[in-house]
Amino acid sequence: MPGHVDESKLNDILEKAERAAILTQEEIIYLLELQDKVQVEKVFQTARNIRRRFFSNKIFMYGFIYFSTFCRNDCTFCFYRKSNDVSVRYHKTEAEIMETAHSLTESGVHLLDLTMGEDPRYFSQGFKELLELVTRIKKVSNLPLMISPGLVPVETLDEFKKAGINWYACYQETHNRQLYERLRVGQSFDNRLKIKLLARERGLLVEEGLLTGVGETVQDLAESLAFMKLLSADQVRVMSFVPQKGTPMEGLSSPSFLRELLMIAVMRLVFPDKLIPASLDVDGIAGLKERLDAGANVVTSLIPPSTGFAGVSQSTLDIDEGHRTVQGILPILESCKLEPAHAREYAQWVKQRQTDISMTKREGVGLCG
Ligand code: SAM
Ligand code: MD0
Ligand code: SF4
Repeated sequence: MPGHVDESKLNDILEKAERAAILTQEEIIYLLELQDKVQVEKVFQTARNIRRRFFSNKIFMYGFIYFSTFCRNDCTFCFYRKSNDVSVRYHKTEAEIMETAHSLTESGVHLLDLTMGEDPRYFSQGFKELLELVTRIKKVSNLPLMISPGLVPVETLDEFKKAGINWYACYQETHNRQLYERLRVGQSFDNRLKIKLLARERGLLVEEGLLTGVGETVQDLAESLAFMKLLSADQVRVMSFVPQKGTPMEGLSSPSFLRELLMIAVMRLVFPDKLIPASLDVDGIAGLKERLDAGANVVTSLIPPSTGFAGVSQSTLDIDEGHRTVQGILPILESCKLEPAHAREYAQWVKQRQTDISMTKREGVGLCG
């Protein structure tokens, strides 16, 4: 029958996901290629059911502190690549960083994400300045900390851990090597992957991330899930590529929103108990409801207004309007019948996860049996 859609196949896959059976690559690709609105909604509904089972109606919220926009790298997708003369460069002063850490903490976020370009200023002095900064931040905020510094030397991971950092975020963007080489020009695929394995072995929680709309296929996306599993990543993200002025990828069009949403939902089916962000850094507040409805359980990239701190892929969108704040997102959480977790619940999740790492060595390999 023309226009007929095969309901039984979809139902079987979703039923498998509900009982935590492992999905095959073929099944994952089938889900990622869905177009029919009713079928897509069924996937989102399943993702929400699974999220509720593991996290109830609680959402975690991350404050974002992009304290240096200088970078030695030339990623083709990034506004802050070193050869982009259009991008705004700053190093925030210690006073500015402390004030932002304090105001984010007061606003009710659950974690502070300290992010930088691969700024030679920090790399050249063995991260001493950064580690001192972390020590001071811990005096004004008792929240868990994430660091997103790019590829650091292995010894630095131990120093991060010693300084009390909980998370190391470092995104591969894709696990297709050829595509990676076009995106992260001149950066080793293997070293970037390995540092995450080493970080987790050293007791740091790890976030892995992907971009959509950069030339990847659905097979690549399915393959990335296997890598995320291999890394035992504790938080997994996908963000749609946002074309940036002054970069080689400026002329590309933005990818379909559906692709990111389906990937969020599939990640929830495959990694039911992991943290999955809905980033405000792609569409600002506008795309938040859809991302949460697809199964995300963390809102990231909350930035206090009027401080001059930037986002990455949306450097200014919704920041000074105050929409990228806890207050700004509450009505949206409510419209999704969700609510912010208590800071204690998030801290407990992190603590439990870190205890699990120290008890078990890496989980088994092989996602798609
Ligand atoms: N410089 C460090 C690094 O690259 O690991 C940390 C911060 S980096 C700015 C954080 C992430 O932002 C990138 O890994 C990428 O996933 C995302 N990003 C950068 N440019 C983007 C763009 N144009 N569209 C969507 N996401 C982007
Ligand atoms: C975000 N703009 O959460 C931030 C950034 C880096 N750890 C995170 C991409 O969307
Ligand atoms: Fe630098 Fe990170 Fe941007 Fe790449 S993604 S150019 S490493 S800031």
